[in-house]
Amino acid sequence: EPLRVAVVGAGIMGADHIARLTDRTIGATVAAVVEPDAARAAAAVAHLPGVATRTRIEDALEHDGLDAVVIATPGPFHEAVLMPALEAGVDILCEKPLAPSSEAAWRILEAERRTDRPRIQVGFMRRFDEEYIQLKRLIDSGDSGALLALHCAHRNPSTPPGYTESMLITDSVVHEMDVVPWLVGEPIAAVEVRKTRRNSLAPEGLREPQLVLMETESGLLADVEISVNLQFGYQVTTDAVFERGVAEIGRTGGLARYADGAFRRAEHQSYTTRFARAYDSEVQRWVDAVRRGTIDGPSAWDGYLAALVCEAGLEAQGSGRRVEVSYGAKPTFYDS
Ligand code: ISE
Repeated sequence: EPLRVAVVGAGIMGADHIARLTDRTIGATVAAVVEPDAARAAAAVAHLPGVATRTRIEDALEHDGLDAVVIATPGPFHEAVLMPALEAGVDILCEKPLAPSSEAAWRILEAERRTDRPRIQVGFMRRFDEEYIQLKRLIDSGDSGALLALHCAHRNPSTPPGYTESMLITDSVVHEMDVVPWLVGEPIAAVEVRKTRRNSLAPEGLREPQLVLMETESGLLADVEISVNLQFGYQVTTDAVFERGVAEIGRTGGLARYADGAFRRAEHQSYTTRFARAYDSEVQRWVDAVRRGTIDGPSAWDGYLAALVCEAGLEAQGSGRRVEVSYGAKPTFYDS
């Protein structure tokens, strides 16, 4: 029997996950779409006969015989879906960020710990991207010597309505705040944010690009250029500096074209294509893991750590100063 999954939120990411679960994922089926916007809900299930649409997660949990839930609403709405889903004992793939504050993330951890085992996987999809995986292997192998520094660039073509300066940290750089500790193998100890010249093409009131400097526990520095209105495309790159050389990922681009006296290479326009394979792998591995009674990827604990780093990042963004991050001990519930 395929896993019966409800997708909560039918925006860009929710719609993408509905298509993925329907067309490409083995062992799962979309049983319900939870979406308060009626037009969006109808569009999401237009080609999916028999899939229920609900306005509240509670109704789907009660009526649709769910095994699992994929949460793809904006971050501030995650907790309201996570709580009843945990209560109902279903498995959960929750898009990033887990929650908008470490307090909210902690409440989620407490609720999860009242269940039998980790039930939440957080959608930090970069950990499933083939090039990130290769870079992590290179770092772990020591083949290029010790890792000395990381330069990251995180570029979006434009921002959706409602995108605010704090979202540079909580929505965008949160990806690096998860993937840098994963690559380096140690937590972020401090964050600093500097603001360079403003892009006049950004919506009014949005001061960007910004440069985020993260420092890991043993003193490795990772800088992130976050630019979200660069007009040209969706580009996420990392250059890793080792004792014996440099490695770079994310510059794969697409079709190379020589024409009209110029060289052009197509660039992605959205995370849905740039990380398409990563999302496919993330969701397939999650489905396989859920069927074995476990998770296979970043846990709610990782989501909580990222929330703590985000908080330091927001403080650093406001003050212009270096802000340290401190962590409590990891509950044994999250070991293994
Ligand atoms: C968006 O929510 C994402 O997760 C994208 O990966 C990121 O590049 C973008 O900046 C975010 O707004």
